Amino acid sequence: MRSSILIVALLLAAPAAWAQTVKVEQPWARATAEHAETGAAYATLTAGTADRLTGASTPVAEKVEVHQVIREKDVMLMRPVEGGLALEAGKPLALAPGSYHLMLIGLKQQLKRGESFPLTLSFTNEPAVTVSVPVTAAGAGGAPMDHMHMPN
Ligand SMILES: [Cu+2]
Repeated sequence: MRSSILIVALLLAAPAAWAQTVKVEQPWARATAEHAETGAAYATLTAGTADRLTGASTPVAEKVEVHQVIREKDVMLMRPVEGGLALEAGKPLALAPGSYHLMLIGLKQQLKRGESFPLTLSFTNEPAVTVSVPVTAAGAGGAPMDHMHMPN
């Protein structure tokens, strides 16, 4: 009797022990102009246990940086998030225009509305997650934002 209770307990614990992944929901990216060098992608991230988004990659860009938008005087600037973006356990974090976003740098192709591309997100503790990111109209979900980067 005792051992069967133990087995049930182990089965219940197992998924959390080794199948834990960060949930990546509602990914989307802005459509870009024909020769744009940068783009931005967004999603809502929910980690089961505290974690950090450390980076991302996609075949459509040379590299991807995790950015935050900061306001300096009346200018909106973007800069990379140092050390990864902290995710609290069970608390959804929305990457959104005007806030945290994934900057696609060195676009290899135009991001066209209606198409989608794969994006792989990396975390400190949990396995990487690849999602398909649909491209929506430029400016969808917020005012268009100039891609100004801090020199560094
Ligand atoms: Cu950016």
